[in-house]
Amino acid sequence: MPSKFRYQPCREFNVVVLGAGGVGKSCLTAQFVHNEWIESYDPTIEDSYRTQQSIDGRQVVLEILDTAGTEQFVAMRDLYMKSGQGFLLVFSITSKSSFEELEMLRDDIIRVKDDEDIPIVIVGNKADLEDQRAVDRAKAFALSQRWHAPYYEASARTRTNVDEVFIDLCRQMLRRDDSHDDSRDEPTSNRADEWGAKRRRRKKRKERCIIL
Ligand SMILES: Nc1nc2c(ncn2[C@@H]2O[C@H](COP(=O)(O)OP(=O)(O)OP(=O)(O)O)[C@@H](O)[C@H]2O)c(=O)[nH]1
Ligand SMILES: [Mg+2]
Repeated sequence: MPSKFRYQPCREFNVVVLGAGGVGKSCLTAQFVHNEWIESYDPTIEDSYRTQQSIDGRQVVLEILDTAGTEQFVAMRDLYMKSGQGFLLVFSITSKSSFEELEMLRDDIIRVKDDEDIPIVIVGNKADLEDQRAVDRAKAFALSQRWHAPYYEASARTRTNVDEVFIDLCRQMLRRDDSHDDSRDEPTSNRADEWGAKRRRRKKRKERCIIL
């Protein structure tokens, strides 16, 4: 049966929020899940949140893992990268080193998942601190093009683009899930080889840069 006529159950996805210490991962998550702003800085060990969202008329349950940015807790990384289906890679526009850390995080995701085509959104947080900007928008956009992953500038403080980054990630995870369902529906003899399918999916994605 074509997928559009099929009953669509509520999907559940594991989202992992990654990035250097202090870039605002917990604040972005708290704004998205609870609509609250946290002024103080309390480094995270690991927190998880469960939230139900309606995305384009479809019910989605997100299990969001807010991870630790500081080095002493990174041993758990491989474990949660394995179970993650979508990743927010967060840096602060006021910190060059936090931007540079993203490369290593993505390499780790690809290594652990053994897949280059994982739903990712790049988030340049603290966009309200424009006067302290240390990462050129053009540099972040170049990374977004190279990875074929959307880039958003966001602010947990002003709640700018907070919903948007999570919703974009949800859409990517839903698309990926749907395309896997479709390929499962095809008879085995017609099924394209997995690498070909991955290449086509990658081609279909567009680079996007969403700023304030
Ligand atoms: N101006 C501004 N400050 C922010 C923003 N997001 C977070 N902060 C502040 O930055 C500090 C760190 O924020 P957290 O969300 O705790 O950072 P984190 O990435 O979770 O840090 P770790 O848990 O140590 O990895 C806090 O004092 C926040 O109030 C933002 O968008 N703008
Ligand atoms: Mg935190």
